[in-house]
Amino acid sequence: MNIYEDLKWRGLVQDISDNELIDKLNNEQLTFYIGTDPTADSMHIGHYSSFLISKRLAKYGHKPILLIGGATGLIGDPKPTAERPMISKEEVNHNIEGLTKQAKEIFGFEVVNNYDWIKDISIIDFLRDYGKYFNVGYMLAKDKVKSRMETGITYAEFSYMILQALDFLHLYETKNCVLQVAGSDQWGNITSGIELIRRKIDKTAYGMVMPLVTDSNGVKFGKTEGNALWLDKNKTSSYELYQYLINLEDSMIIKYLKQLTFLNREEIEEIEAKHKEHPELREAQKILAREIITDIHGKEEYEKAIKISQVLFSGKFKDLNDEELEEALKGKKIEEMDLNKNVLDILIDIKAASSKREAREFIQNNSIEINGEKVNNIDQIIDETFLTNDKYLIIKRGKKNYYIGKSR
Ligand code: 485
Repeated sequence: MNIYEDLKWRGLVQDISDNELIDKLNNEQLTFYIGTDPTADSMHIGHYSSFLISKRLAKYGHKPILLIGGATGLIGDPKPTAERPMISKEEVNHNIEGLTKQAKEIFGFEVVNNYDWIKDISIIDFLRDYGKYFNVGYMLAKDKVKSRMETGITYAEFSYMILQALDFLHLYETKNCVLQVAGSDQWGNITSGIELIRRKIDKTAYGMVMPLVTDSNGVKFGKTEGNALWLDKNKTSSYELYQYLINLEDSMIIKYLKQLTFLNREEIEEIEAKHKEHPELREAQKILAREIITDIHGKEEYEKAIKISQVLFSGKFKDLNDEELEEALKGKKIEEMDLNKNVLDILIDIKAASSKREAREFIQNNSIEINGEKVNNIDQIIDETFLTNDKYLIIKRGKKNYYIGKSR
């Protein structure tokens, strides 16, 4: 299977600017780029799904450049719905730092910042050297601009496509970068660049966009109710990422394996066959979690995520070290309490039971566990020997309800 067939099979090609690109992808070594704006100090899993294309193309022998939009981030790529709030220059600088470090760590490719070449362009040069190549009719016809005609769009955001176009021209001229890749929402910006390169220096550049990775309801991959899933492990722990991935729906999981891992066709088809027979084992989800977490955070973090998941199942929190324990308890409610009290009072204090009668019932039904051991004596005094890592009292009620206390 050649490169292009592989990309197609994975469902990663939504549009290409010219069929000539197919031959070039299969037979030449191209320099290409993918860009992101510094709207936050970490990428999220949605970015990962797009940026992965750079790793994939690199594996095939093409040369990637990752662009961080230090200049474009100060303007804001128009969203179809509404104007973006302007972010301060300090915040943009802080975000650039985070993203550059992360891009180097996770992807290991050359990183450039468009602020470096855009900052010195004067307004007169901008209009003469680039503005002059853009017909307003052409700009108004772009999807993102069209969709904003009702709600309104400022001149700043309207000009964004020219900035992204001049980046492409700049990278074409300075680094022989002939291809830009991105998610499908970038089609208009990419074609603007191709057009500028053609009109200004009479050369052919190419674009390729992939579909946005979505679930069966069309919701973007990685969007959860509350938070985004960040690639910074201090913002989203490997364990949290693991939980998200192993809970993904069965009907989409094979598509995700194609789009988000480097497993080859035979491997994925084998997983698919097993998954069809025994979806309840969640083997496909587990493999996806292994591949993604190992790629982003490395093998150790992946193993840690598995360990924490097992402990949350077994209740044996003593198997975790302090750092792992903090990670396992992250986001859980922790009640303040006093030690050296009767277990019935403790159950009430940490809100595992609402009355003594209920607390007694739980114990008599054998449904209370501390550190993986049943508590079946209603007169038990809970002292510091029951604490996990000398810090938390972790009580498991039934199969998976945890109540956590910390002594005052
Ligand atoms: O020369 C460029 C300057 C800026 C950009 C690209 C090239 C960033 C681009 N305009 C953008 O907004 N990208 C999004 C972002 O930064 O979050 C997302 C895209 C997505 C995918 C991802 O970046 O919405 O499709 O390309 C990497």
